[in-house]
Amino acid sequence: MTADASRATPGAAPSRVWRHARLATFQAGTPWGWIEDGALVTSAERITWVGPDRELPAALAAADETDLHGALVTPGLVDAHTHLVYGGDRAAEFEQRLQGATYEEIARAGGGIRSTVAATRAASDEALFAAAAQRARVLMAEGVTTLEVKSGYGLAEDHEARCLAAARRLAHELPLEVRTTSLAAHALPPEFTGRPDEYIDAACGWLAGQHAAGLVDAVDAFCDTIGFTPAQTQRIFAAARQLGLPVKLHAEQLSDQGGAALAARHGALSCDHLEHLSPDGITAMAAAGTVAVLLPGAYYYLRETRLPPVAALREAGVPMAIATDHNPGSSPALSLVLMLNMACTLFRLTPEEAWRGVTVHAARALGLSDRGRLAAGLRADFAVWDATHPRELAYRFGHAPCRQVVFGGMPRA
Ligand code: DI6
Ligand code: FE
Repeated sequence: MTADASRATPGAAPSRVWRHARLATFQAGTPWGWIEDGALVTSAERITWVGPDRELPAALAAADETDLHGALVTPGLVDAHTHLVYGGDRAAEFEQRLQGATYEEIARAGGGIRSTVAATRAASDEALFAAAAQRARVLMAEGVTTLEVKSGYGLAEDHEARCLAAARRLAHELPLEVRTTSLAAHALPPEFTGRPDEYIDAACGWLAGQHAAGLVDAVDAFCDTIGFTPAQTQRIFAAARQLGLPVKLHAEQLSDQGGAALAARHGALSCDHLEHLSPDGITAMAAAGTVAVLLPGAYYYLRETRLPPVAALREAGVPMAIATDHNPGSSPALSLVLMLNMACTLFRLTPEEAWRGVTVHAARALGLSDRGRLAAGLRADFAVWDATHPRELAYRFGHAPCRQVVFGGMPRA
C-alpha cells in the first residue's frame, strides 16, 4: 500500500487558504512559474486553486486563512535518489581516503559498500528504522515531502526485504511520501565472491516476492567496473519489466559502460550520476524521456574531476533532477537545499534549473506527476521559506530558512 492510499481520507485535512505568498509554482511557460503576490487554496490533501491573490474567488476567501506576508512558497522538495537505510557509518573510511586510498581501492579491498553491508545485516529492524527515520527528519526539516529510498546494503533476500520494509515504515510513521527502489544489484555480497552471475540470478528471483509484499516501486542497479556488467544489468531489468516494475540505473558514474542507453531501451524513469555519459547515451535518454538525476554530493565527496555533460543534456532537452544520493560512502549529505548550491557551483546549472531539479523533474524521475509543481489538482505539498525568491536558497549555503512545511494539506507540527 502506498502512503497516498493510507492518507487519502476525504476531509482528513480541512480547506485552507494561504494568502499573500511569493509563489514559485514551477508551472511551465514562465520563469519559475512565478506569481509575485499569490494565493493557494487546499482541500483535504490537494491544491484546489492557485493564482494571483487579487483573483482569489470571494467564496474561497472565506475559509480558514493564513496571511504569509510575502514569504516564499515552493512545492515540497522531492529527493529522488537516496540510500537512507543502512547500519553503521564510514567515518574511518573517510580518514583512509584522506591518507590517499581511493574509493575504488577501498571497495576492491572489501571495505566500502561491503563494510556497510556487514553493519546493516548486524542491525536490528528497529535500529535500521530508527537511524533512517532520524535522517529522514533532517531532510524533512528542509522542505522534503517525497523521498526515494533504495535498498542495496542487505544483499541477501531477507536483509533486502528488511531494508525495504524499514523504508516503507518511514511513510507510515512520518508525514512523508516514500518511494522504494530495490537495488539488490548494488554490490556483490561476500558469499557470492567470484560468482556474480549466480548472484544476479538470485537477485532476479527475489523481485517477485518483494513485489508481492508491496515493498518495491522501482528497480535499480549499479552498472560499473566495481558494480555489475551491462549484461547482468540487462537481466535485472528484464526481471523487473516482467513484473511491470519501472527501472532506473546508477549509470556512467566511474566509467562509460553504455548503461544509460541500456536503461533507456528499458524505458528507464531515470539514469543517475552520469559523469561519464556519452553522446549516444544522451540521445537514447532524450528519445526515451528518461530523467538525468545529477548527484553533486557524490561528485564533490569523491573529488571527481569529470563533470556530467550538463550543456549537452540541456541541449538535448533531457530533464535534469538533483538529489542528495545520501549514502554512508560517497555522499553522506542530508541537505537537499545544499545540493541546489552545489548543482549551480559545481555543475553550472542555473538556480531555476537546480530548483526544477528538486521539484518537478525529481517527481518525474520517480514517475510521479501529482507533485513537484503548485497547481490545482496536485498534492498540497509545499514549503514556506523565510526568503523572497528561490534563487536565494541556491545562492547561500549552510542555511536553509524553512519556516513551515505542509504535507497533504496538513501543516507539519
Ligand atoms: N554509487 C554510489 O555513489 C553509491 N552507490 C553507488 O552505486 C555509493 C555507496 C557506498 O559507497 O556505500
Ligand atoms: Fe546512489
